[in-house]
Amino acid sequence: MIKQVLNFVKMSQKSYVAGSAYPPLETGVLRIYSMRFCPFAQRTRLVLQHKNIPHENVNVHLVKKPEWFLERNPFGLVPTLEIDDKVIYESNICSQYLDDVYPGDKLTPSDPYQKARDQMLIDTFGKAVGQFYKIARNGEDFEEFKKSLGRYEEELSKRGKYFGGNNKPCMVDFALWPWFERLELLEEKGFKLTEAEFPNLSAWVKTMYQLPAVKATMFDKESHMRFLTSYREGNPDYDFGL
Ligand SMILES: N[C@@H](CCC(=O)N[C@@H](CS)C(=O)NCC(=O)O)C(=O)O
Repeated sequence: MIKQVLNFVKMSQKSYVAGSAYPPLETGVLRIYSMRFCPFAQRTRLVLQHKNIPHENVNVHLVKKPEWFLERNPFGLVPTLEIDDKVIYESNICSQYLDDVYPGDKLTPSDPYQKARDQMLIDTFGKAVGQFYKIARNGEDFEEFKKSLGRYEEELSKRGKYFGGNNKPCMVDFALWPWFERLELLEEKGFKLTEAEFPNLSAWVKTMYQLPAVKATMFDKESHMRFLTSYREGNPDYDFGL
């Protein structure tokens, strides 16, 4: 345990690039390959933080990807998890693996129907994510996006403070959160989540900001904007602020 914590401290946050040497992974140590501004990786990092799972973080440059990263995940996407001879990728699958394997707060209901309902909310959020990026690019489709968010607004009104109920967050909260943290970026395109239209989601956003896992993984609006601008200019600054 102490060894793992020391390892975590020792790892640099700077992204590894093509041509770099593979950072050796010790037996039994869980590693996440990530990119600091990636919302998909943040999903899994939120679960790691919330469940207090010892791990080390290796950031990779997503334009100049290290060869050893592509050997582990041929799709070259973050998040990717590695432990011993196991490699897992796709954010929702990584998060579910962590919830299944590690002790601590269970984020997935044991009742099959409730579990299916939660998975439906997570999977179909992909549509809202697509609409989010469309607005970020050209500022259209507010109505479609609002319609998508409306489903979550209504669901929260039945569930309570969190999607996990009144007492604690669940996997749905963590799978959706990264795009709500970035919602302010759409204000430059004229989109704003208002309390009048989305009272439950607005309250949920405030509640989520109080969670230690969110505090540990979040960036402020300005940092997100700086990264987005560098991305739009074709030269993403993965190491911004380091
Ligand atoms: N469906 C994947 C999407 C992950 C994803 O698109 N990650 C981006 C960074 S935000 C990435 O790795 N991009 C590298 C690339 O597209 O080559 C997941 O849920 O994990």
